[in-house]
Amino acid sequence: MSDPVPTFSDLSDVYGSETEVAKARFQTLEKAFLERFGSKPELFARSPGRVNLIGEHIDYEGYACLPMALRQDTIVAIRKAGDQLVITNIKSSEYPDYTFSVDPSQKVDADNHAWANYYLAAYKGCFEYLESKGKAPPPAGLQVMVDGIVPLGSGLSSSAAITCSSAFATLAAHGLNAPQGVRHALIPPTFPLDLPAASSGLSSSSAFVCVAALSVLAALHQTVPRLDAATFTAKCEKYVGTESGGMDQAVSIMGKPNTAMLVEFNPVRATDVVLPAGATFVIANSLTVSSKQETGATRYNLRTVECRLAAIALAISLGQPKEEARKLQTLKDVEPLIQSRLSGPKSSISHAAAAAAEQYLQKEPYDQGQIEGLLGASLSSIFEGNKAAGKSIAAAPDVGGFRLQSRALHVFAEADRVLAFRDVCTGDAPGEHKLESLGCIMDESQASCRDLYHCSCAELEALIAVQKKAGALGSRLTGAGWGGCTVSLVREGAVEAFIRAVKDQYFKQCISEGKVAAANLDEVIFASRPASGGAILKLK
Ligand code: NG1
Ligand code: MG
Repeated sequence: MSDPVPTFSDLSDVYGSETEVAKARFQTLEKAFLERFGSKPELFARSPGRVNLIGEHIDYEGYACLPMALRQDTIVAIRKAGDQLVITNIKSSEYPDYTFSVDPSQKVDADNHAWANYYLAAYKGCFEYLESKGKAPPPAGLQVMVDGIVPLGSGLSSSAAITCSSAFATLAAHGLNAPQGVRHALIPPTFPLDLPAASSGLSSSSAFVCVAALSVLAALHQTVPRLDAATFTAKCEKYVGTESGGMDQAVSIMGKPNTAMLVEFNPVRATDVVLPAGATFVIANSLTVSSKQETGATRYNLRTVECRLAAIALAISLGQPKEEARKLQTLKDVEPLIQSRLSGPKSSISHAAAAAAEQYLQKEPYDQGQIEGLLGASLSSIFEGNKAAGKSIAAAPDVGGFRLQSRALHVFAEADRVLAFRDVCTGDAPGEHKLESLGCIMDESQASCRDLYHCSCAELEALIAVQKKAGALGSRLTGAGWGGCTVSLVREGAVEAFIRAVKDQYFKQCISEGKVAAANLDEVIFASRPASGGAILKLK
């Protein structure tokens, strides 16, 4: 099977020059696991957070984005034991233990947020995937300990890091993607496949039974392709109540050192995008936490509802019968309709789409009654069965209603910016020119996130203003926004001075307000490099 979730036996295969630091972390985790469960873990899995360089809030609309995996990751230590799922965290005082049954069909209680819900969501996702492939093993009891260092609620996708590492750990504990050595020990490479003829007295039946048994074992030791894992883990976050797109899981799983990735959807796929020499992306945390569990109804999930409504309303305005239009899911789904009305080249689709959004969608927010009139059906019927959307629909009046036009305008233009960014990276303009162009595209994205998508906040704006003054060529929020991190493009030679200036002009104040300890400043502002994607680790 091509490109499976990789299994390594050596930390340096994953961590490169950071191996020594990683080693200490794995040893500490192993020791804590031994103390908690009385045995060492059988194996580990890890998956990283990510920074999105461009393409915000468009993955769930079917448009490509351009992130890279980070060094910061979540590690899961695991062992098959007992008949329950015992989920623990190395930071046990902050994150209490949870015990679940091994039944993969159990529901995740999204109404009561618990950190271990992410493990359970990944566990369910694994079994759903394996069942769909006809290779689900009997669920086993598991002892699990999680160690995550991606800051939470900060736009660096700590959630993908825990979901993907939990999924890999679950798969590996059940024998999937097992290390080569284990596979070979169980399935003799020379096992006779030429069976004696039936009733030949040469025991064809027992040979058959052996083959059948071995094929069951082989099934348990099959590999899962990374693209499959990226696809099923993207669905897992819906179990915890976030209507997320698939960018984070895709890059957490498929990330590579030294390259950013263009992540496309339906089906998910990733292409390397080598960043221009001299470009450094500095991540800085505004130190405002934005939790989707707490604010999803009026923020993240509401945006996904607004975009879908904008898609349906646009399609109807462009002449599609209402009943057909109501089946549309994303703004990208409207493209063929727009294209069919276009006489010019395909590249003008997004302009035509934006023009249609300006022409057919009202600038002012809609209320529920107006939209239902326009779409010819109740919102509850359009989003039937989607509990998260239901909550957002109920909460929309609290934030002034549904803004369809500005959401659509952001999505279409941001989708273009991703391709423009990619084209600059892969083009042959002189390096300095490339850096300036990328910076401009990032600034445009930020303005759109702030003014059209309304997902910035005062702290992000203040931090970005400081960073622009300190020499960033471009600076923008990354991830969902409403707090969390920024990413700034800085010339390599200017990084040190840039970080010093931002520490002085933004973080000094944060220290005096008690938001961060002076000793931890290097965790809240740092230069990032594209790092490895997720892996299973069976250490020697
Ligand atoms: P963060 O804020 O890092 O969780 C979220 C979504 C992405 C994407 C971005 C906005 C999840 C898991 N991730 O990222 O899919 O939509 O917001 O571009 O919800
Ligand atoms: Mg997240």
